[in-house]
Amino acid sequence: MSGLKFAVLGTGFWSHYQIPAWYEVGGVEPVAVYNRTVSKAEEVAKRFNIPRVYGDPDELFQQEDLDFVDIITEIPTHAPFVFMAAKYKVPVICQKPMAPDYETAQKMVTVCQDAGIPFYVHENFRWQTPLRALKEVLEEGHIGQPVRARIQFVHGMEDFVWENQPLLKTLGRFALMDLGSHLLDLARFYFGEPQSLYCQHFQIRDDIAGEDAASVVLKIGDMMCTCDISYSTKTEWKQFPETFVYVEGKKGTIELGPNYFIRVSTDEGTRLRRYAPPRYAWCDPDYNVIHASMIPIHQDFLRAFRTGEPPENTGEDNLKTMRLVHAAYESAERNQVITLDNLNHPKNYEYDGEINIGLETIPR
Ligand code: 89Y
Repeated sequence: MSGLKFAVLGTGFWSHYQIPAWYEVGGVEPVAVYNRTVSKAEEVAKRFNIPRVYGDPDELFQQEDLDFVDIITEIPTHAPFVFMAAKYKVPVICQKPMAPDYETAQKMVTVCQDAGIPFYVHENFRWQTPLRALKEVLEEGHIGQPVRARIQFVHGMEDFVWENQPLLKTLGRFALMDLGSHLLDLARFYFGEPQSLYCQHFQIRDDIAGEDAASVVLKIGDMMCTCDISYSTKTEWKQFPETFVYVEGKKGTIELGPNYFIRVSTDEGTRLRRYAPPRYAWCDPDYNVIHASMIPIHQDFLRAFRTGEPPENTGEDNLKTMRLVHAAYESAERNQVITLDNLNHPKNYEYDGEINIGLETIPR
């Protein structure tokens, strides 16, 4: 196999899926892997056939001739490793959320710009099959301009999640960082840049360090969007919980509900379609919808590396999401609405022309 040569920094839970996703996409070659605990790096190298192992990231950058580096570590090491990639002028992909504070995230973007290297963020929720399909359905214009929306992620926080990502329990800033970063990114993806937000968050469980429930209300142009997150919901789901979305437009509603069904309702009737993610043998079935989204995001990164045309998830773009995450904490702390300095860029879903919506009427 040959292609763009890359190194992986970090061999925790996500690397076990992100590396096979690269193999699935093809056109790339993992040549080195780093982990602080070298034995873990050796295990991953063996499992995924990666020739060289390092316990010192600096040495890795000095020795390897890389087309890019994929940082799959936890939050505290994102910034130092991105700065290191910039020092060695190696294009970099970094796991979300970028940084524990907004200033560091800003610095990551500027340092990469100054070094002249591409900096991309592995924000994969907007690449999930049903969430991507919802964007397309919005663009079809059936429901007209959105006026109210809700993006919801509930999470039973089953033991397997703690076991896979033990650091989550220790984060003083938890739900908004870990999942708020995804949902606020989805809000921007669907509806554009917000002008203000208000947030409340709570800690329900007492065996963790940070908040495990949060709601953020965003004002985006003439609409409002709520992002709701809970890590303490008791659910009946056997699979990893999905993201649900409800959008009310001037002419109808769109709902993405359980089991990947999207329902579009207007005066003309209701259409119900299922948008299930593909299944890959290397995915953990509990996380299938998330793991499968790594294919399209990696394809987009690869296209960007090859053509020089930026992908969707650039550091600059993700900084706007990080601004919302940190503004949400600020809002909850001050119990105040935060006005954002973003310009008003609501997305326009109004169509002047006739749309043949061809909805199928579902009997009540
Ligand atoms: O870390 C989180 C993420 O990004 O998606 C789900 C998760 O693994 C646990 O909440």
